[in-house]
Amino acid sequence: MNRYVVTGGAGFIGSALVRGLSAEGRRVHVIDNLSTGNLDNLEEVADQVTVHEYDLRDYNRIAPVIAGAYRVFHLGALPSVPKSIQDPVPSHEANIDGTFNVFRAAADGKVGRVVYAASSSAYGDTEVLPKVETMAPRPKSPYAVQKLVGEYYASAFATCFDLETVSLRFFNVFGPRQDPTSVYSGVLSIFMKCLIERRSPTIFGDGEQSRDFTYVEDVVVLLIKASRANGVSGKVFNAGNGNRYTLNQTWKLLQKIEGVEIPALYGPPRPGDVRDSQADVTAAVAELGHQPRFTFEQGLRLTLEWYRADLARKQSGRKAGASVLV
Ligand code: UD2
Repeated sequence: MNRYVVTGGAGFIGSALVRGLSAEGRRVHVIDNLSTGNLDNLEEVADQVTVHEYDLRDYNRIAPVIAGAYRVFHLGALPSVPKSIQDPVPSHEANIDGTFNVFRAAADGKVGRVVYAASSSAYGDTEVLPKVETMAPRPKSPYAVQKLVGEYYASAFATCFDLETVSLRFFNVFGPRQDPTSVYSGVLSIFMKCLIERRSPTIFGDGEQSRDFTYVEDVVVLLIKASRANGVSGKVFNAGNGNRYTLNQTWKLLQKIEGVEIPALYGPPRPGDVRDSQADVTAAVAELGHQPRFTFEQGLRLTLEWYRADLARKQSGRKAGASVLV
């Protein structure tokens, strides 16, 4: 009963969590179909991790891994708002069917608690900032709907099947190992790659949209706290930093950090995009002990350093910490 399972554990956030748990001496079982995850992300902790290369849609395979676990962190998903619009079926299946399977397997297998990675996209456009958990959700994209359905399942499983669950709404997480190579990659990973390669990024819209960018290590600490806090089952918490920066401010800050001037290009706004995003973290602070440690600029500097080192490793032919900047 002391087993930890991380779905999506070979991904950017999942692998950071696996490293966090491994640092505590835990043995971790990862379920990941490697569709967006990468085993290189787990290289440093390979001897403490068992990887099950299974798809979350395959209940019969994932159920025995989940059964009897002490804690399950459900981070496996097909992310990206635009991807869910371009090609909604795979993200529906992974994010709704896959999530249902995880909760079902956890309830059947008497798991101690499931911590679910929900998304700030559930809020959609709200008239008031920061966004607080008591606001009515207004999902704008299939991805936002899918992630919200996962929260509803988390609460329903807590109520109806006596399964402890906690949902954390992630707010634009960034940091080392975020893969910048896809058009669906998170904007900061794309900005980092552009900066290092001295190229202009393309900003969709006027660049005045804002995000509560949250450094991955703060999210890892909060995930672990959410897995242990008392009296929080069935609840939803914002897992953000509490600040917000526009894309224009962010690109400017990166140029300042790097000491370069590279004007951004601008393209049409992206369908399904939320305009502004900022977390009210009062509940997470009070009930989970959330305490973000990294300012936005600190996070950007650490991430940039990592991408640069990764590129240098690649160029010198040594094995990289992750397959980025190809
Ligand atoms: C959403 C969620 C986030 C997480 C994520 C997973 C919101 C507010 N946030 O992130 O919590 O669940 O989905 O995928 O819904 N952009 C550019 N140029 C680029 C790439 C992106 O301008 O090359 C813009 C994009 O149009 C958007 C912003 O950058 O306005 C952030 O985009 P993103 O894909 O990094 O994340 P977002 O906000 O869709």
